[in-house]
Amino acid sequence: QIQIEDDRTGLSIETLRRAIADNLFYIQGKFPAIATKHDYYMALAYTVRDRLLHRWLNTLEVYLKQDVKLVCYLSAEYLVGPHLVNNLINLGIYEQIRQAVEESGLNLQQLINTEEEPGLGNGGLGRLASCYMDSLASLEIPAIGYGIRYEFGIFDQEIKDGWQVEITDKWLQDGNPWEIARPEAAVSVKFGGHTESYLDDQGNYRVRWLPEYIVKGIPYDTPILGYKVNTANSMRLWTSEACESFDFQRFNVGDYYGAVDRKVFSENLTKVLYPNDEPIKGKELRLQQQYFFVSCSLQDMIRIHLNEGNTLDNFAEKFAVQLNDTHPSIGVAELMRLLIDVHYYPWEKAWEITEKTFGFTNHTLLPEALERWPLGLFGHLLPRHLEIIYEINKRFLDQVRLKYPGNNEKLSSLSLIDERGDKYVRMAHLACVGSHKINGVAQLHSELLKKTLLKDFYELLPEKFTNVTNGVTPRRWMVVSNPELSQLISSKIGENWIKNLDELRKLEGFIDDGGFRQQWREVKRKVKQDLAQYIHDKLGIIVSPDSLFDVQVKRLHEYKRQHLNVLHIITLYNRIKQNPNLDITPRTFIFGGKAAPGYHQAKLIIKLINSVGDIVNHDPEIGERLKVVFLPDYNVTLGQRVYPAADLSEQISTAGKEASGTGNMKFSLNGALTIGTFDGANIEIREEVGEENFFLFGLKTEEIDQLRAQGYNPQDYYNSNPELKAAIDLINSGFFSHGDGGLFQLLINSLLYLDHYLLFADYQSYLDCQERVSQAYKDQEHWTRMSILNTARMGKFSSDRSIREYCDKIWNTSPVPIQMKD
Ligand code: 26M
Repeated sequence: QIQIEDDRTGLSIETLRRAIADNLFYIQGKFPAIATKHDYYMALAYTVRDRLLHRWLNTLEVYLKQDVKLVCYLSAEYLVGPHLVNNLINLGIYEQIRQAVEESGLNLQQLINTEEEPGLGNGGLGRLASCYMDSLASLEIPAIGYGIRYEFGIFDQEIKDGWQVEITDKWLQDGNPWEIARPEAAVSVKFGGHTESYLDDQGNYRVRWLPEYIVKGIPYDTPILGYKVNTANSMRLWTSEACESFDFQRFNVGDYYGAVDRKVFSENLTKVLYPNDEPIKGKELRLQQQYFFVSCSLQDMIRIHLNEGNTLDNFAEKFAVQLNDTHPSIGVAELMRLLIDVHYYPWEKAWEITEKTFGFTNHTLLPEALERWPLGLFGHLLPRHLEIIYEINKRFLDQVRLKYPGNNEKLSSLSLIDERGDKYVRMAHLACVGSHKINGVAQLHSELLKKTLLKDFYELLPEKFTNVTNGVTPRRWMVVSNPELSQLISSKIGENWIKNLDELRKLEGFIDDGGFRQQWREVKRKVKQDLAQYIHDKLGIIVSPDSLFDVQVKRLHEYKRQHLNVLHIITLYNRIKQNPNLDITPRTFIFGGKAAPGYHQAKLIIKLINSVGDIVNHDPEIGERLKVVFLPDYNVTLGQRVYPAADLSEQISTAGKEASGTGNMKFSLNGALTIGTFDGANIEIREEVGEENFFLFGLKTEEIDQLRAQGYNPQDYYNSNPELKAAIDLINSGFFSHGDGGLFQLLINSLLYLDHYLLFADYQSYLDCQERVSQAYKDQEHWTRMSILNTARMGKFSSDRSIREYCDKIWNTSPVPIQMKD
């Protein structure tokens, strides 16, 4: 019998080759002689998408028919990373496609590198959302990831004269083959105006909201395929558009310019991602974005639910809605509004549904990062929601009064409204009262939440609190990004570790095998060589793959202490200058990360890194011993190159400040050792890998509290530590800034006189620890053992484990396997 493969689903090399040629012709409208790399990328992407669509539609059909419980992840950010290579891996067709592409005379790696990554997030929080989407699909959990389709994502970073320059991220300009618009599922979102009460036919008291304007939300769906399963969930991102009927017909007859103004306004709503990883006070557009995507998403859920013939009575049994930080927490008031004003539920019933529906994940303890909206602004934009929040607050404070009679302190500290000075709506408080579970993102973080930020809530509602330690997906962060190491691992223990990361433990059985350790080192050297090549191509700096690759990549923030790392570099520099024959372990210091455009101190740290690099890299007396590299435009794609090549992972935040960290997990998984503080998930990583395989330094949270209570004076450290003094003085002298001693003054003064993040207090401990790292690296056999053990013991930090915990502790959901029909 002759089998003819379908051009859109077939997987033979010949069929794939033909499909690519076909798409090039019929979708890109090109023939090979005039096709660009990008044309070929698109042709290939559509070829892969066809093979994915099958699974996607099947999945959606099963979800509909079986009326399953859906996890709805609400996140203002997703840092997806490139789709093509991830889909090839998850579909299990990387090898076939590679051959088909090569038979077409092309290079797969080149086409993969052509993809413009969707940078719809700032950093850890957005990347976590994408790791969770991968795990949800891989674990066959029905889920939708709701968010915003920013036209411009996180800016591209260039470095000019050592300074960060921001460039608009035009990720959509060449088209996006991975999304499908669903204009038929558009919804309307109201803003502004006022409310009025009325009595309905039965004489019930009701409220209606008469908005000032209405914006339309159009969903764009992207399939998120699980690893070697048929489940493909959706990421549904909303774009805002003008609502023609409203603007052009009813209100603006004859006022053409006025109507166009409104159209422009509506389209601005989802134009750009705010590039801060903390709230910028009082930006109305940001609140509009948040409310817009949350209202679209909740309306979408309700439509899906009612379409399946349900009433909203069992909404909470069919939807588990997770709030990724407070950004979507307006959802609590919005669901109440929809239930009460639109679907006529009584308050008590609506509240019961709402509280059961939501879960809230907190991602930070930094008080300045807590979202609060000025009451005036809030009430102007969302008058009905403010009324609802007042009512929620009134009922909640009644409960507080019962528990703490006469305690006005408690009332004021728990209230949803901050009334200590200017008045604000406290979004974290809204999220806490409106959710049945509240979780932090690492053990320490969840404990500190209960002791500090949400102490009063914990005392009142202890049963709501739980922890889910973050995780990362081993598909993207190992199989996709480090194929060499993945293959070596699979050759020893098979491929099951990719789905069940705990199986990496089996590597421990090979630890005494010198041949295996040799192979391990060879792989590491090969990926270091690749990164060295990239560094040379991009920056013209020559670095040796035999030096210790000491890496810190993450957003620039004072609490993350990139400048502590710099003080170490300068100290080593000074030591060599004092003793030119000093025998030290050669190191390549690699940095990467973006600073918020308005965060001057962070931008100054980038300049400092580059300035120190300029001197160190060109000093003949230093030679090959120290190199400093700042990689511009750190993003997911670049992360995929960097993590596999690292020997040492810098996780050096001030204890108690980093909620979890997830880069720390990616490094360790790829066999880097960590130098880190007692902070976030570092603590749990150390617990897993063993203290002998982790370089711990610095003050612990309680010690920091004590030190602060005594009165911390950074100058004591400066005056009593000659090496610290020398490093600071050298910066101040203008040595790194062509004699301009003032250039780094703001940074230096903030250290000398304030040092909020205790760099000086941790400096000596950090230096001593780095010396232990250098000594350890000299014994390559032992270092390799530690490296293997780091990888072998990373099982806990799979996002699959995190998602299972969310399913059990918070969402009450279980897998729904998808069978393929032919
Ligand atoms: C808020 C309002 C307006 C504009 C921007 C924001 C905003 C955006 C991102 C606030 C915070 C944002 O992100 C915080 C974040 O990324 N937190 C990190 O979350 C990771 C995942 O849980 C943790 O691993 C990190 O430790 C934590 O810093």
